[in-house]
Amino acid sequence: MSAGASFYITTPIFYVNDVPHIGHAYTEVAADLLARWHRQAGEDAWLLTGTDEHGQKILRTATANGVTPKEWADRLVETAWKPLLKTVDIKNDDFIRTTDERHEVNAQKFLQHLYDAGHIYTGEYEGFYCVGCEEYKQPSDLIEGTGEFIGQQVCAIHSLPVELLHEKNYFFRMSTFAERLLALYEDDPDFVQPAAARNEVISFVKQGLSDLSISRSSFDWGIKVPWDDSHVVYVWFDALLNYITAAGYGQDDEKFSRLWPATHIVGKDILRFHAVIWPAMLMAAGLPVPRRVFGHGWLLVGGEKMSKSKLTGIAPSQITDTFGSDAFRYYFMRAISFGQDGSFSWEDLSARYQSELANGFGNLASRVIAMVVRYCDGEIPVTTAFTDADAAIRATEIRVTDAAGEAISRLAIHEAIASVWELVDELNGYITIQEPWGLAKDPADRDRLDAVLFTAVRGLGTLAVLLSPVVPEACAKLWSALGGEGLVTDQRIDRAWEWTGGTHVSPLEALFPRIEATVG
Ligand code: ME8
Repeated sequence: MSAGASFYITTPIFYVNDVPHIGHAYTEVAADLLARWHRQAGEDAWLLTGTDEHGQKILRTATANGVTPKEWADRLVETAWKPLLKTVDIKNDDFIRTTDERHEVNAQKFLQHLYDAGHIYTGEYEGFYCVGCEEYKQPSDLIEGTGEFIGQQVCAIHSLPVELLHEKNYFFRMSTFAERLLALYEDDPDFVQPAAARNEVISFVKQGLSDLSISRSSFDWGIKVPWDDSHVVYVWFDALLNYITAAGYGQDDEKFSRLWPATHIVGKDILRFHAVIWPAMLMAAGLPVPRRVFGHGWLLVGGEKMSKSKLTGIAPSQITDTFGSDAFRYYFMRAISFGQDGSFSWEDLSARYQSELANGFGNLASRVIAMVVRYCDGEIPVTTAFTDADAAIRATEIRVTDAAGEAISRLAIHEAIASVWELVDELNGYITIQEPWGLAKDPADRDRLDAVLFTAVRGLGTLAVLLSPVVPEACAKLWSALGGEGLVTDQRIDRAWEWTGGTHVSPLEALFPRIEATVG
């Protein structure tokens, strides 16, 4: 395999100070969907996720709970962050923790390399630090506090007071990379996406970059600076390195050259870290920059970014316990344009579940399979006599396969699903017009009935292949009901309409059962 030939995709590594909410699950699902899609397109896809465990934020939470930070991190990883992956059906290839030895040792190697190459110096810094963001803030990042913080300057993201810090630190000469970064954004317009995010990053860098403080000495929960163990590495510098330490940097050159560079999926809140600081770090180390950095929008509740600190967080299981993981995945990937903010509402979720998943897709599958069972004893008819209406379905299968693949290559996940849904809608219309139940009444219409059911079964199989990255559980069930060969995930998604199957269908339980209870 040649260098970087794989499709390596990452989520942010999440802070373990708290449990996940649906915003974190949203990023996980998006990255997982893309990884599954590329895997099914025959690529060497690799999905990395994990947890960010060092720094003051975690230290303070652990201390407040009377345990060591490592004990706290272990507890949260095992009881909350790893279970999240099951809750929303994530098929990750790796899970990295910044307390893993493979990370700590190789992050130190990276740092030492930058130090030896002259990219790091000792300096002093005074500024306002937000522990929530784990970041020094510029005065322009601060707003007037409200409520109990009236009269104080607070972080615009966390609405909490910032702390004035004065420290002697090590600094990374980030300012020297401004021109190279601007050239990168210019030469590779897809490097930062979506376009609005790219423009924001470019104008930020054009204002000039400061050097970056990359160590802290007032506490010790972190990776020790290799040449000075009275300092720990700044938590963001440490965290960003997870993307290469998990890929074998410093210890497995073959793996590293196969995987790196990666596609990073992050929320827009942390885009600058990924689109400015991270490529500058890699340039300093002489390593390739990421393939691209995509900053998705925020899930909003009541018009505000959902967050635990503002008590607007919704646990993913609140949704999946009622609707299931497939519905979670479908809803957030379909209803929100990937890259834009989106408001979550229980009403919208219930309405889409009912009309699109249960009535649109689920019912179509149940009806077609039930008719093959009833009219053909479960044997999938074989026929060669097709009408224009049948050919039109076939053409739609090919068209939406291509359109969805093209949308995925642009990371336009919502567009890909919308394209596939054209086939769901067309097949439903086709069944209504062809009325196989009417054809079944007259033996003279047998050939026509066979052609209609054959066409519908082919279309359903194509849907199972195309929707498998989105709603994997339902598609696995549909695939086995269609008598599909092997696993649906082994079918090539870029040629979905060519799927190969067996000769018989078997009964199918409702893919998206009716939900009786009121939720919310
Ligand atoms: O920032 N809507 O971790 P974090 C959509 N450890 N996505 C949301 C969201 C919302 N309302 N709220 C959170 C960190 N997210 C660092 C990352 S990476 C080297 C280090 C998602 O736990 C989104 O992906 O604060 C966002 O970027 C991330 O959670 C922030 O997670």
